[in-house]
Amino acid sequence: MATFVDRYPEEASVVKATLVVSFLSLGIGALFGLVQALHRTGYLRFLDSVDYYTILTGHGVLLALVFTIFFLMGLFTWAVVQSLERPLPDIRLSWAWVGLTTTGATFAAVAILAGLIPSIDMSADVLYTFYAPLMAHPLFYVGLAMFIVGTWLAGADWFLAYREWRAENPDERIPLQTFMVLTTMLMWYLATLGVAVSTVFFLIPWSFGWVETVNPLLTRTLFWFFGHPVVYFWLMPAYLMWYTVLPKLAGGRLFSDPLARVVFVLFLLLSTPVGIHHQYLDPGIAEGFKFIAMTNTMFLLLPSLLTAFTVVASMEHGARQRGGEGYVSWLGSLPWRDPAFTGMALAGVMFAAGGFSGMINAGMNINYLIHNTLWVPGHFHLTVGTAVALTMMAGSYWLVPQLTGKRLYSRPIGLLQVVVWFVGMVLMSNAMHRGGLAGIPRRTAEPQYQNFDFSMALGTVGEIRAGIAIGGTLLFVSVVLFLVNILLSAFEEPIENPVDDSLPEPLSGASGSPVVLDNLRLWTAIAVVLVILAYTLPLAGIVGDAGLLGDVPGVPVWVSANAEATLDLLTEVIA
Ligand code: HEM
Ligand SMILES: [Cu+2]
Repeated sequence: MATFVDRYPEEASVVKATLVVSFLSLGIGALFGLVQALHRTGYLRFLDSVDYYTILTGHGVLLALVFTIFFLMGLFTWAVVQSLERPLPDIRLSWAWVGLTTTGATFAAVAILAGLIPSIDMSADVLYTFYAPLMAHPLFYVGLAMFIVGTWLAGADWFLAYREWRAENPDERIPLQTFMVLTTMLMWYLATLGVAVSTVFFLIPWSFGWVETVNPLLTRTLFWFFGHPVVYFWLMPAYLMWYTVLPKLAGGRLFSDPLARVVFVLFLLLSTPVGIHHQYLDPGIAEGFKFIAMTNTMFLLLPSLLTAFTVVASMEHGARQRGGEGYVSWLGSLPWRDPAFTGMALAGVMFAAGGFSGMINAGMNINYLIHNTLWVPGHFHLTVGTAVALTMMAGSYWLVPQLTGKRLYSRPIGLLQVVVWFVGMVLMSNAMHRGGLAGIPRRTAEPQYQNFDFSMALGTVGEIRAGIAIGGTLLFVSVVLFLVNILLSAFEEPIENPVDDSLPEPLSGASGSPVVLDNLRLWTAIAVVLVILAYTLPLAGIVGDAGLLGDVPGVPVWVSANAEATLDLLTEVIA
């Protein structure tokens, strides 16, 4: 049977376009990561420390927002088309969202990078969390807004494809991959409302000078309204591959389709009403609301534990199909020479570790220990930085050949690449976690704190620095290996079947699961109610305290559009 590109050539071009943007961002973002890792630790410093924040913003935006989400858009397009077994309804719509998201991302990137060139009066050193009081050039926010609207159109494209399919298949269960895409997008529509309101109503008018002030706590809260669910937006493409591709690569079949559906529904319901768990230390939000956010967060562990069970069970099934035996020794029968399999499996292992450090973050009291320390980047380099990023890279070894009709340039290099990533991340993330416990802050170019004694339980600060620098260098090497391998694959000769792209039926199929699971309207309605319950009172309190635009005196204080005036005021206060 012909591969994806032969069956759906136009859709394959759309997916390839999103992956090109994704991988380009990965390359630039990884270079910035290397620069940071060496600068912070004092091994190599060629930047002014002031420019560190430009690089850090570029790193966060290009990797956490552009690399991941462009990959998602490509993967979801592939998943919808191949699971519904039909082309997209109107390819012009698809190119429209590719164009809009790419232009938006380019605007944001230009605004950030312009900060490195003194002669250009433009900068966006606002970090990837971009809430007030940090202010960027309007181009940054406008780009962001275009990017978000572009993702909405992409979602519309996939929903339209589903609607056409549904018209022809009124009684069938939604194919699993499409189900995953649709539930994820419903979550995304809900979540992006927060960031869209913040950007369009507050940050854009403020950066143009149309309004004098904004309420910084309001923009923070609206950011985190989006900022927690965005982690599931990163994670769901990885889950899609772990559930539907990894079992096949392992030589088996998905253990349970209904369980997979339950997990995605739980994420739709629970992702958004928890964002306040990023604000445990924000004054201006009552402790009770923080406590509710914590409780909801703990519920979110459930779908992740279900996933761990289902994915491991599927892999074990695969291993036993390949002749594996025993309680543990079946692990040896898995196809460890396949870079796509090994990368995804290692990503899953790292995700388990990230889950543990995430529970520390989520606990309201213990969060105070690690809040804003290096522990936090230590945590999310395991989750988005490895569970997601490594799954995406490894998955590409299997996906890209379907889009080009060409085989991967080198499987051994691929294998080396995923292992180097794993080793590099063990070093860097472990050092970051330990540094955080010692109180070393994140987001700073100058973490020396000369007169402060970091008392260590394990190892020395020097060892921690070495771990970050060596780990970061290995990670950068891994990205280079990945990009070179993908690039060289483009020069291979086209062949009939570059990979085995068939996906076997699950062991326990959709037909056995309750029909209500496919009732997307019901789940969306419950999700909306939960969000209203979680956010109405905190938002009312924040607006009541300081006004929509922060122009009511009180806590928090207003921030002036005129940065200089604010600075003068601050220097006066401090002096
Ligand atoms: C070459 C691989 C990478 C290296 C060497 C690296 C290094 C670093 C370092 C040292 C920091 C901490 C900077 C600080 O707080 O002062 C950081 C922050 C960060 N990294 Fe990475 N990283 C890499 C890959 C990734 C990936 C793949 C992602 C996500 C997909 C990612 C997302 C982030 C984010 C979101 C931040 C926080 C930015 C902020 O605080 O505003 N990184 N990275
Ligand atoms: Cu969160």
